[in-house]
Amino acid sequence: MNCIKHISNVTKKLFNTPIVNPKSSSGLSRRSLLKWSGVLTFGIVSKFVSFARAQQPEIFKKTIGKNSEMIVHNWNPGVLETPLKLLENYRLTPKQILFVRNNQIWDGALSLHHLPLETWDVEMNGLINPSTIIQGKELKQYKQTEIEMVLQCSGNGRSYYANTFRTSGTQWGKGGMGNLRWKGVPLKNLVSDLKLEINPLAEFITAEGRDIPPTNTAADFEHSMPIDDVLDKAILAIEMNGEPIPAVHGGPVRLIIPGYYGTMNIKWLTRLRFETEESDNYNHIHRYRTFKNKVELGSNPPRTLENSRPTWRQKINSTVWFPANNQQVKGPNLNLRGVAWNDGSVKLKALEISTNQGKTWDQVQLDFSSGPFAWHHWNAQLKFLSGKHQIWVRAVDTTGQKQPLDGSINWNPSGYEWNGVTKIDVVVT
Ligand SMILES: Nc1nc2c(c(=O)[nH]1)N[C@H]1C(S)=C(S)[C@@H](COP(=O)(O)O)O[C@H]1N2
Ligand SMILES: [Mo]
Repeated sequence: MNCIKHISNVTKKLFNTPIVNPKSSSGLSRRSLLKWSGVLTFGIVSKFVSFARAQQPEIFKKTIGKNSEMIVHNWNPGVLETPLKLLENYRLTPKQILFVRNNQIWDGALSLHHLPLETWDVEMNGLINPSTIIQGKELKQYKQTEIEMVLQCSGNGRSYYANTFRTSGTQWGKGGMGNLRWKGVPLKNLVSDLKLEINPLAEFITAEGRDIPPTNTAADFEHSMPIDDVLDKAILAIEMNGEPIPAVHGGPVRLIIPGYYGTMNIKWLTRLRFETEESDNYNHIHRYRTFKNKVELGSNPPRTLENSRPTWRQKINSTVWFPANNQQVKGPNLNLRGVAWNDGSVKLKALEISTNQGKTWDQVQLDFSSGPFAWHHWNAQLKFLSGKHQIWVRAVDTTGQKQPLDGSINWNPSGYEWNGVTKIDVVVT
């Protein structure tokens, strides 16, 4: 195969998120919010659930304001994936196409409207003295920090495990992710400005949101993270892409922890608990966890705190925007493009492309201009003979870590953290 490579600069054809008129917002009034935050009876919830179920998909899509091309995995509580062809056009993923992953339903959780910050409280308790309630509006008075970062579900790419053994859960392609700019107050600044004392025995921070479990016996959604990392990286975010955080994406206050998988970025943040132990909540101990060691394909061993770990830090990964798999494309020159990212703890070295099943790899530069936690664009001009080709793509970091040739070596029963080499079949005409 004759394949002449010329590596060009990263595409500059990237746009910022379009400005959206917040006037279209008819978010919850203060009164209705009070009602919701009060005693929320099961009756109200189930009424709302049946309301949601009764809607035709098209109407529901409009209700939550998402692009009608979104891939709907589940309307209730709302699991929507972004087609890759929509993701590629933007540096910052617009709210209309950002993936959605709700684990439980809540009235405020279903639209792009803004919920009022003025009536929002976030409590900090446990091994912190004194226990404190921060009002949403106070957050605005602190110095703000901005972080551009990849928000990615730990199930993103799960469907690829099915090539060896299908795993349970939403069969995500690679569109369970986006790149966003968040603005808010670093947690450590709040703690020091308010002169709060953290007991040195505190090892974890557990974050809770206002959404409610689907039944009154189901566990609420919450996650614990190592306290040092949370204090080092997390912000109490009040803006996404330059506007208040849309309700469906966790506004008015969301815990944002760059480098961590999406699930740890708790939406509708209401409480941070400073504790010695990780939460034993079902969603933290049985879900969003993977095994420390290899597990036998198809098995489902019991998870213990010792043999498993939460899906915290994102693995090295990349995606190809163009060409799409099984596409017929016009050659001989192809402008391959996509993005690569990791947890931001070490620098990525390059994006590597192989057109001979991994015998040799060519390195492509990454654009790091958006900071360590964002996705880094890459772009390569390759020349192909007409015919069938398979293109392999992986990211490599400066310590030599690479995406595995076969992502299934990390097979786990819930199919988390897929980061296998992307393999694209194309026919060049
Ligand atoms: N309170 C709360 N926070 C949550 C969730 C949730 O169900 N409830 N889902 C988590 C998961 S699994 C993911 S992947 C991200 C999805 O964020 P998005 O819906 O804004 O894209 O939110 C996380 N934070
Ligand atoms: Mo997720």
